[in-house]
Amino acid sequence: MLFPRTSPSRTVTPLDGVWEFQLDADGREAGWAGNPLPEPRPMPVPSSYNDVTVSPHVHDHVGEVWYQRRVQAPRLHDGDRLHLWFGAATHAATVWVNGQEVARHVGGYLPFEADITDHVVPGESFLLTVAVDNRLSWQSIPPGYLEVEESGIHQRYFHDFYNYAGLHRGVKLITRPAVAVSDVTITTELDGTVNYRVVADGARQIGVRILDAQQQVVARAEGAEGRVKIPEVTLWEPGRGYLYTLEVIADDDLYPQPFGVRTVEVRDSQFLINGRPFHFKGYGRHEDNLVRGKGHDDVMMVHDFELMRWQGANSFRTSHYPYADEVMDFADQQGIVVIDETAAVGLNIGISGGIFGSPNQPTVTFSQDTINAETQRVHEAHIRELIARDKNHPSVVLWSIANEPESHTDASRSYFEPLAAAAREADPSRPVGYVNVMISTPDKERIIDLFDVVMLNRYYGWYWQNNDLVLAESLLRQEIQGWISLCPGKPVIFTEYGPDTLAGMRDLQARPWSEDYQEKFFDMYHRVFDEFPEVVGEQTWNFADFQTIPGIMRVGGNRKGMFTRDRTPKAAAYKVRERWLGGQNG
Ligand code: GCB
Repeated sequence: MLFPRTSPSRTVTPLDGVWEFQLDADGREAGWAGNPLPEPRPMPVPSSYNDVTVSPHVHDHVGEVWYQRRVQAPRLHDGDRLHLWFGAATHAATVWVNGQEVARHVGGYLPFEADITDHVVPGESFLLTVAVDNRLSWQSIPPGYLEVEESGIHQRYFHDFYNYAGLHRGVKLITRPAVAVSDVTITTELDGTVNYRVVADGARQIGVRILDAQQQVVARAEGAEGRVKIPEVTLWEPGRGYLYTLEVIADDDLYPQPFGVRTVEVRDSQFLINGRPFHFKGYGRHEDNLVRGKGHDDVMMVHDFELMRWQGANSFRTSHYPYADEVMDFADQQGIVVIDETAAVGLNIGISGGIFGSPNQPTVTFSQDTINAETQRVHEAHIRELIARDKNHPSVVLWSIANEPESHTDASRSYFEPLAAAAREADPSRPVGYVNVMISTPDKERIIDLFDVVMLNRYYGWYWQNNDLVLAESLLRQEIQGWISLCPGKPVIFTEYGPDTLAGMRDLQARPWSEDYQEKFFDMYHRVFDEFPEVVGEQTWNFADFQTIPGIMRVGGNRKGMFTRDRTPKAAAYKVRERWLGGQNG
């Protein structure tokens, strides 16, 4: 889906601000969709609603919540259409305009739109109501299930971050011509060749022009599909986010699509960007902040990129779901490389039992009653939606179609074979991978041949060999050797490694949980990585501490951050900074 951008033929009005909000109490039956909410409280959009109020009921709510506001509809010119755009409603939404349903969407981390032209009177205001549902099921991505206890209904899930919910990203009101550009796909070559394909149903005439960063036209072409060359091209490169704009003109519509010229390739155990070996330095991150939860916030976005650059990071993974469009645009502009991950996290009941589980949890990952053919269908649709949204971002160099799924069984192979194929079909221009879990070692793993790279989350020295970095080092080395033998030619990227670390806890003995242990832990991993040219990436877990469900494994959330949750560097951040800025490994 195209991100809403202004142009001579398009307007975009943000509807962010303080909306009315209420927890569901049979609101559908009571007619809340078309009437003012009976007992609303204020709620900022975008934000997760969970931590904004002081109410435990809001924090722990399971089910639908209602958002509402009045919106001024603009006057429309020449048959323009009026649309609503939602950046993300987590995890499912129904939208009504003046009581009439205009959209339903499932999937908490991707945008959706509704054409509301026929439901409003131009120039008059209308009532906008949204019901957002935070429930996860076996057929949602990510999966979860509900458990009814004496104390109430509880949402159980198999991933290690809090199930924040709400209108997490911007809401926008858009006008555009009835005949409009609805899709554009751009791929590029190093000599400046740009291949483009445009969809604009009903358009009689389609053309494109390419503007450089100074807004000068550097190339033009006619037709819905074509190849055009930029003379003396400036490449998009890690650390230098040079962007062009492809202006697509379809009859009266103009859509400006930013893009960069760069190539990506996996060859001889190397990850090549613009034909040169790239070494990933950075982190797995979360969209997670104090009070806002997963609500998008430009202040925190810019600050986080500042911190990444300060530390010498050149990349991150969108662990464990697609991030806001604004973040992807900003990564393009900043020249930060992105591993773009789906929301398929927690497809592995084997590992999650002890950490996140309830006593009654099921034991089989793939089955008729748990993750099944319908989940696979939803997962495939999600992969396609993500690729459709992010395919033109030069920062995105690799798709990760799942984090730590079960991957050592026949069932996992049947599940993933069609999904890897779907990702390749949706985007033949980028490598595809999945992130492997520690219990699925090279001797057991069954799906790596479907993918281009080996991505590993490893916790030697934390969940295993805790406080024994000597043994951890030897096992880590052995395992890397195992992957290299199993997957000749495939580069290895460490997508997670790191110990929980309580900021401020110092220990002469450098024992677990201390800042000293975190330093020693990273030193050990980096020493081992440097022995293997096949290891082309080091993304620590996590960029910052983040919120999780409470439990005996977590102290106020997951503490594996390089920075605290309020973005103060831990001691290891300085050490790792020296390495990353020191030019070692890229
Ligand atoms: C993992 C998961 C990540 C967790 C992390 C941890 O392997 O991918 O979501 O937060 O481990 O800290 O346990």
